[in-house]
Amino acid sequence: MGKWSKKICRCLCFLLIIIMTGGCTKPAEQPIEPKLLLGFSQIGAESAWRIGNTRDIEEQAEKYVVSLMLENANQKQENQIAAIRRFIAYKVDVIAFSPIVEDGWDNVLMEAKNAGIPVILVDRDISTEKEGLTTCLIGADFYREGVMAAEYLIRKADSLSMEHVNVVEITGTENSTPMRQRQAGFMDTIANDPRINVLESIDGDFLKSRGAECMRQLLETYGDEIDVVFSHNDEMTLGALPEIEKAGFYPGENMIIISIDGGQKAIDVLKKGKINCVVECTPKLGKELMETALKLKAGESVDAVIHPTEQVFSDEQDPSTIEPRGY
Ligand code: GZL
Repeated sequence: MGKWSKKICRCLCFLLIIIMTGGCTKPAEQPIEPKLLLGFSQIGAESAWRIGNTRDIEEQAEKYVVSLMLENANQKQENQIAAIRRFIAYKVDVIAFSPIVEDGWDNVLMEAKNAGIPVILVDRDISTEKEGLTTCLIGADFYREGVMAAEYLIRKADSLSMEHVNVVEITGTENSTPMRQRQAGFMDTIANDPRINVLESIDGDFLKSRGAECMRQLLETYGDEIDVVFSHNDEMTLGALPEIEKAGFYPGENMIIISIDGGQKAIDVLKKGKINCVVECTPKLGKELMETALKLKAGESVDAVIHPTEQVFSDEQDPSTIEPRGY
């Protein structure tokens, strides 16, 4: 092989290597330094809402380059308290958590305060006499959700010319913020309507299985006296519906069904006419959480309360217009 042909051959081999390696060898990509370390104690995975909330927080942490230590408490307050203590020991920049119930947080939050770690409440609130244990609450206006549920019922009763409206209530986890405030908003709104009477309220703990148990018990006790089921979340509603049908009733027709959360499963059932009203409670709080945590890390002031805007889905509108829910 002549000199020139050897040169051409070497060039062609070099060119082939370049093509196969995608061009000149790049320096190994440097990992991006996280902007902050956030410890988050999540309640559990009791509902589509909770699972959607966790997913959104994880996605937003990645988007905002936040290093997230997320611990699932499996519905136990003691697990949340232990997780917060681990976050303190780990010296995270910010702690966030969704308190399963409102009481019993003073000691551990005082430990976080003494460690100089700011705490953000996500989704739910705490009740305390102490000042300055938390910096911000990012979550729904649950009282307003209860009001919107009751306002729908009043409109529905008017449209059906109902003279008497007997309600059974399946509540969320006792002493949780959504349970306390959804109930208060609902009861305060119906208080001035003499037609509406609440036969009984039972704690369904936001769980599908408990929703079914509660509905069975209420049907055994009240049967066809029940005109309305007001359920504090979609999981319990979806558990209750088969029990209502087994008892020979037609949910959405001869029994008005009002639910809260607005997950895709409940919206699909609303579109079939078996749920009359779903009040939205968005689980997508991750963006506000990351922005608030980054502000705290930077020493900036933050709003004390951040409420997302929420709407009502019901048989008063064309349900086919409802966009996919994403949770
Ligand atoms: C509401 C949230 C509630 C949901 C339930 O923000 O705390 O907890 O309504 C979930 O689905 O279990």
